[in-house]
Amino acid sequence: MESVTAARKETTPAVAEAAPDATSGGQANVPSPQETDGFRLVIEALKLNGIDTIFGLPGIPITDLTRKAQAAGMRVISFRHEQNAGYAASIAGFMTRKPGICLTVSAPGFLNGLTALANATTNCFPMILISGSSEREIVDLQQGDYEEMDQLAIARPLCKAAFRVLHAEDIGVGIARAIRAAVSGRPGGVYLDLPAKLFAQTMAAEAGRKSLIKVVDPAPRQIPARDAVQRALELLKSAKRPLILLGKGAAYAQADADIRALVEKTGIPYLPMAMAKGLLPDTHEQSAAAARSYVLPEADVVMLIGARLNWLLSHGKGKTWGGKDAKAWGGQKFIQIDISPQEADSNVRIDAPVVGDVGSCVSALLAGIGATWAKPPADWLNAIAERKNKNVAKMGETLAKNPMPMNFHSALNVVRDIVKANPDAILVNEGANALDFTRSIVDMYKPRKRLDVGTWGVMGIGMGFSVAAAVVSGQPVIAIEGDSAFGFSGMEVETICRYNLPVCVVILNNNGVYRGDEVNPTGGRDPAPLVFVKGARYEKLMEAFGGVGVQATTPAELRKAMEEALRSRKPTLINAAIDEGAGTESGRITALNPTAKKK
Ligand code: FYN
Ligand code: ADP
Repeated sequence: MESVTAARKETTPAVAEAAPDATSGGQANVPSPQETDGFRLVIEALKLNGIDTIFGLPGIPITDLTRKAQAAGMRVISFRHEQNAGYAASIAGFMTRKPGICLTVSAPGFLNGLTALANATTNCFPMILISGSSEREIVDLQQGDYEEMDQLAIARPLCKAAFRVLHAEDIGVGIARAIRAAVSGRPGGVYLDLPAKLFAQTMAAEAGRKSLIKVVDPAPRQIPARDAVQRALELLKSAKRPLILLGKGAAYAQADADIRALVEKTGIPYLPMAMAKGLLPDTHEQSAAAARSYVLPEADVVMLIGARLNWLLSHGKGKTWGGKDAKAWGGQKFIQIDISPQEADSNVRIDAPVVGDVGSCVSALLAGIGATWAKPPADWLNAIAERKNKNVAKMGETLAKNPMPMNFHSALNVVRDIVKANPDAILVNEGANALDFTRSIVDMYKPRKRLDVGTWGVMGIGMGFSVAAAVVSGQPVIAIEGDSAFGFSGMEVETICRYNLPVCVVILNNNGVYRGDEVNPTGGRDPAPLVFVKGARYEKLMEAFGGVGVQATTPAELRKAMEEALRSRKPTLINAAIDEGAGTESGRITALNPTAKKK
């Protein structure tokens, strides 16, 4: 059978193949003024669609693309490992609702970026992984090319859509399709395969310009059906103990004012999922976050807004929800607002699915609520307030303690104050205990300010998210990192210094994974699998690249260093020494360990 490539060449006389070395040195094969090439068309197609930043790592065959993109006025942020560039792109997508672009080399670079692409898809973050790839003819015949790999086939099951562009005149379509796939409907990751030869192909400049597509309405509003809204309102009205659950889909939607109005007009208590913290300030009187284990089993009608009933919500059933055993339904009725029509009933019955974008759904609900909506019964609100006050008081007592060495609470008490004083700062957070304690101790005051491990509980997002958050927002970033979690992306402190980003990394260092006091039971020379070098001086890593490194052993030292970092906006790494006996295995999700499950 005739190859697709050959067939297309015959029909596209305007496109010429350039010399194979054209991608390597940056000087060869410069198109004449009447011509354009693959490099230019990729850059122009991105710019035409308002994409102004690329997160990536240069190398064959995309080195010149990074140079030329920068020369064309794009921001090109080069990382030390593609996975971190990928995480950066994905969170930029979450923050901006435009697809974040990650650019990598072929095979190994592509694979390094792929974890982030899969994570973006799982988290519903719009992102496009663009990877250069090797010679198609050789790859497909498995003849052993440089970095040979069928990248398109490998990416496809791990993302929302995957495309390859073989001809310069198709670049416009390829990028338009990638953008639409990433941001329309449920957002997610898209893979775009650009073979080395494509970049050097030339074509007439005018035809090239005309081939580009400015995507019109890339994420169209999805208006919910009127009867679905009515059904939801009736169910909500019938509730004696209603609860609203806000997820990161609600944060993504940027419908902040309407969401707040819906919560406040109905008077319904709400629970924010981790990345929805701050959508309304955590100090809001209707927040039931401090009474989580009370409200979930007690609520009779739960309205999910951009949140899935996955493991983070115990699949909507079992003991967390008041069920008799691990799989039993707790009796709640659910309303689910989601852009994906397939989400409802994925774990338990959804009595009132409302399919549409959060902004349109919430405004339709608001319109239906009117001025006469009755607030929830007082006994429900009072019972929540009682639990909440008790938990907040208990937390206050714990935070007031000042143990030596520090523990998670005494260190995070400082972070809590600093975030309160700097509500525009973005908080990046990963680890196990470092994640769980930060989530419940550190209040957030504004939407999309808390970026964390998300749906997979993935470790390694820390520095990539921090770089992107600083680049995209211009705001200071505070990264609260477990010492183990930091290790996955620690080398990117060089990137933070190179771009002089206002990132303050705080490592809660307890000498190991979960904690640092385990010993090898055999008495042998190797350390226990979960412990690290004791008293490691992580702050020296930041100093190595010209940033500020501080070792903090007391809350006062930590406070001073954080205040200075926020004031100076200098790249800073604070190594906060925590009691190595502080921390539980797997933090709040110990029950997921097989041994705990067996018990
Ligand atoms: C919450 N709480 C508070 C407050 N906020 N008390 C006082 N003041 C404030 N402000 C209470 C809350 O009521 C809970 O107590 C407790 O603190 C914990 O709250 P949280 O964190 O909201 O709830 P919980 O049970 O931990 O939530 C479950 C979860 C969460 C699965 C959603 O654990 C989670 O997001 N985990 C992600 C874990 C992860 O990804 N780890 C990375 C892999 S680590 P009670 O009501 O008394 O229960 C690999 O090992
Ligand atoms: P969380 O982890 O905070 O509970 P999830 O990632 O589980 O949040 O859920 C987010 C949900 O939000 C997904 O089901 C996704 O389809 C949905 N979603 C994402 N963006 C939108 C949007 N703009 N409108 C409606 N739903 C959205």
